[in-house]
Amino acid sequence: MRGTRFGRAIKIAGLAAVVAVSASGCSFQEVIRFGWPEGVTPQATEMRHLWTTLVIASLVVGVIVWGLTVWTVIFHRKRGDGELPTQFQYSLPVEIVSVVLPTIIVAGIFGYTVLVQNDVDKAVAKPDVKVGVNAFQWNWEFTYPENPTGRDIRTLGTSGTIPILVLPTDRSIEFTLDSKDVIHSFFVPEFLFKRDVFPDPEKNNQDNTFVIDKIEKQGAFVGRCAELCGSYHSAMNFEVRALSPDLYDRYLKLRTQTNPITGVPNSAGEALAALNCGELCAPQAITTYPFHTERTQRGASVRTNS
Ligand SMILES: [Cu+2]
Repeated sequence: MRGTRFGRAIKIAGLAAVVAVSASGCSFQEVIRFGWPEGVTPQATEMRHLWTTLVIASLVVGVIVWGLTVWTVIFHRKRGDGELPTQFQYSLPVEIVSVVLPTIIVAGIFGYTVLVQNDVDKAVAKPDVKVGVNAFQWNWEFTYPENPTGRDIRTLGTSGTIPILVLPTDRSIEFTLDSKDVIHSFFVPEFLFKRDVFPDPEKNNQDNTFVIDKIEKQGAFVGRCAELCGSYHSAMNFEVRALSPDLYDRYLKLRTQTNPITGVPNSAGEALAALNCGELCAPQAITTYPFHTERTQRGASVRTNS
């Protein structure tokens, strides 16, 4: 009777889990990402695998612990006969299992984490592309040091323009971070990676460079400041625009060419528009939009008029 009840509870829990997953319309891949975005770099995939492994390992341990807890509560309640259930203190096998098993699990988690972290943090002697990331309250400037055109190319975000960091797919990219004022954080969710951007990284003893092996697909990916850095922190967005290597090389060249209308070298938006490759080359950010700087002013003038 009791066994049947327990079996039924297990079946209902299993059924509820299946319904929860299938009713949400999630694919198997989405389910095992456990809420993480789909990464676009090999390192992102590695980190996602680590995350999936850790969550599944935690769930296995959790289900065993919850199952034992429920089993104990239901089947070993205090009964009227006053008899104690079987006692297990000083049981060497139980104690060995409860010490050795968690130690093995923690060592495994630690080892796997170190392997992934080392790969994510590894330096590359000769990256294909170098990018400078300069953060300031409350925007970003991106530079392309040692680029093949030999010219100074930089993209500066303003209150009205989201800066677009154009990058190539299928090439290794080294990012060097620097801040002009306070601590910011460079975060691209699709890279599954963020790193604090310190002023004076050397003095602060910070490793301010990181490398991604490659971006695996073309597209627009939002980037954000992930460190509360002042009043307009939430407006400190940018966009990574990943283009094929061929388009990227043309983009860099276009950035050095003088725009016949403005008389100065093409801006990021103008160079993207000149590439003429549809939405991928949209001259403005498509994943985020600039902060509406006028709204405070408008609010103030309404207050003045009333
Ligand atoms: Cu910031």
